[in-house]
Amino acid sequence: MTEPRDVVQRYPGNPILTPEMIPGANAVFNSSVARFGNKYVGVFRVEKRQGFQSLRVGWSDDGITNWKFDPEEVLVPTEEPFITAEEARYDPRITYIAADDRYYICHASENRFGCQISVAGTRDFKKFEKIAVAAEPTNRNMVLLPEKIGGLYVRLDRPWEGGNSGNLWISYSPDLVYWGRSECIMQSRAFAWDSGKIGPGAPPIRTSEGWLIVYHGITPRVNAKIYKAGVALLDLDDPRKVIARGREYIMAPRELYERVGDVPNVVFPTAVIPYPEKDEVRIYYGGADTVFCLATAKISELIHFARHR
Ligand code: BMA
Repeated sequence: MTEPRDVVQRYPGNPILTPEMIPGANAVFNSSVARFGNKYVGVFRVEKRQGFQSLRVGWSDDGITNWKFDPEEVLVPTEEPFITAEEARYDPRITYIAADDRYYICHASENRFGCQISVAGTRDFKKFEKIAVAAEPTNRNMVLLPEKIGGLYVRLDRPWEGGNSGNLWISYSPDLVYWGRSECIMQSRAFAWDSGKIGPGAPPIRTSEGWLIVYHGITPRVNAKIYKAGVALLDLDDPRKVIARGREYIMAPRELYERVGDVPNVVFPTAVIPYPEKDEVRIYYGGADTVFCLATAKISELIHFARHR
């Protein structure tokens, strides 16, 4: 028996960003990339050498090489009363919603109470509007679907339930501020690779067979948590329904840049960009909480994997 071929291919030039490329950076990881006109934009988690987190905007023609960073940090923490005590921001996820002609950035907002999640909007990645802190602690991962369903924005997130548990939830909102109809749609699986916390991952993308979501899951070990990536399909009209979920992971730490870093053994997917004409996606992910990486996969093979492996 030969091993089944990997469904995900790592970019041979990985990592695409390292802290050495950004003056004053200790790490650049868990960041998000989106298409912007005929180029690419990214919102990057740059951990500074002082230890503070920052979000930085970068631009690249091909989304892989020659990233040019804007000089200023964006979405810096504020004490605005409706934004409760934001003190650190990280793990940004970008969703473009065509109907609004606007990009939204969801990110972790850590503060003295724990971690909350914030939503901001932008059209140009120069001016940002802080829209809401959308959950009380502790909730670190939130992604928006790229389309409204039944007139409502849809989010997936991962409220933390203490200990090793944390599942994937869905909620709906008319305005990105007020959220409701919250429901758990996917749970971690005892004894499996994703038996610890699971969370979104990259914002879902539309495919002919459902919303494809690349999510992260934790394998708890005696001395560590190992962060891996899996794939699932949600019903297009009713994303509360999980149509398929791969039993195996699609990516686990393997390369040195995923195995070795500030936090070893982490692959942390944060963006998926579809190229339907090529039946391909790019998967962007953080490696070992230190570097930023890229992989590709066939959309049809991810769907098949979610259903059969
Ligand atoms: C999670 C988040 C991620 C990080 C991961 C591994 O809880 O903080 O930003 O990549 O832990 O350290």
